[in-house]
Amino acid sequence: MAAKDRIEKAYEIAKESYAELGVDTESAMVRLKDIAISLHCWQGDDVGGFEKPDSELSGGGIQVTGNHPGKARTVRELRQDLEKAYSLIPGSHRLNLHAMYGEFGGKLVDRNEIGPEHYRGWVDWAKEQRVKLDFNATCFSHPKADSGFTLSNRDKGIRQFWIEHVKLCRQVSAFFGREQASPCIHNLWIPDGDKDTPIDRWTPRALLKASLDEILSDILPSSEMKDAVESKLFGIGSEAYVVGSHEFYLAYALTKGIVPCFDLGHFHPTESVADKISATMQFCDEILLHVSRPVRWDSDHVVILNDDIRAVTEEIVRSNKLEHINIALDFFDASMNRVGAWTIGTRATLKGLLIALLEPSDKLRTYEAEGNNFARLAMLDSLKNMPFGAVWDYYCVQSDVPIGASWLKEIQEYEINVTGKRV
Ligand code: RNT
Ligand code: ZN
Repeated sequence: MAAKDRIEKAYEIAKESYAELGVDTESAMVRLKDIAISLHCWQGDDVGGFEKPDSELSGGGIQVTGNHPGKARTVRELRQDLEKAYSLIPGSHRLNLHAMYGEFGGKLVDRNEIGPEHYRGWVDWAKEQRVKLDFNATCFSHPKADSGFTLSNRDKGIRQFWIEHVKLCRQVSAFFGREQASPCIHNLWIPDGDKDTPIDRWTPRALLKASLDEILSDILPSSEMKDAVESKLFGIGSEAYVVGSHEFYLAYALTKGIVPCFDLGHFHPTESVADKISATMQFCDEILLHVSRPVRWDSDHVVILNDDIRAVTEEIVRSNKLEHINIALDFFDASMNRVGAWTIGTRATLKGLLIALLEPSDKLRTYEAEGNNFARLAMLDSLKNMPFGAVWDYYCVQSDVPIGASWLKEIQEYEINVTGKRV
């Protein structure tokens, strides 16, 4: 039987099995189609950026390991790789750009000199691809970040430099928002912290708060851009103290009405980001997630369909706040084909969302409300046998992207014909 026929047949059976539980597979797929995941440009070149030829990540404590050949060396190559990845992922998705990925025409444009003109090419490309853009200030990989402190630096000049950079990044974000007639999320993560135990935890946090206040004093329309702030627990070189901790940014975001960002790798290993969704969204309208896979630490491994992703995607759906939860990816692995890495991670996140959308939520909620813990547990465990793979394959066929593992071949060919030739 041809693969397509087999998939259609399997889907028809799966559809019936789900219908028996009161789940409509068609509407689950319709809802999934509406979810746009923001792919992170930095998986394509190991967080290098295009500020100077051969620029390498330095500072900030983000570590990329691996030396698989073929990383994107130019904006053109990065776009080509992204186009390949999008072609293997069902649905329409976004692109999350970092400021250091501008087009600077071979000139050294410092971070406090950037403007919309450096991102015009991305806007044109995004329109062509029907992709919407998000943005990030780049407060690392720069001599003025070498001390480990940026917006919370005790030196006023350095602080001012980074304030200017973030202000300009917000302007670029608003420019994106206008061009795409839909808001761009501007996420701010800074590396600030101390390797060893500080005696003054107060001053850097007071300085960061003042810097953020100054940055946000430029009022920009929320129809054009929204601000998000990303906390962290520790980093390489900031093991003992991180200025922008979870409590700091959560309190700040709630006070200012901006968006808190939770990165799956930025918490204690047994702390659950899934649980934070319903806790924080009682107090804020919107959150941003950085979907990542920490292995023993914030290692930014490629996202796969593991228990953590299952738990987060379940909570995204169960919270009934799907439209208010911005889903972005944040991993970088240089040990394998980078287009493949994007594809694995995005498909895994979408699979998690599909499984969550296929949950018989009315039944489960009723059991729980009745205090029938046995039925809740039995149902949840039985659901693990359900044929969600058949629905996923059908969704991929409908979306005109490769099914099952057949996209592996496409990556292998792309490696031979494109990335493998980059020497
Ligand atoms: C770092 C943060 C941040 C970065 C990107 C490149 O720990 O997770 O989101 O990964 O800005
Ligand atoms: Zn992150």
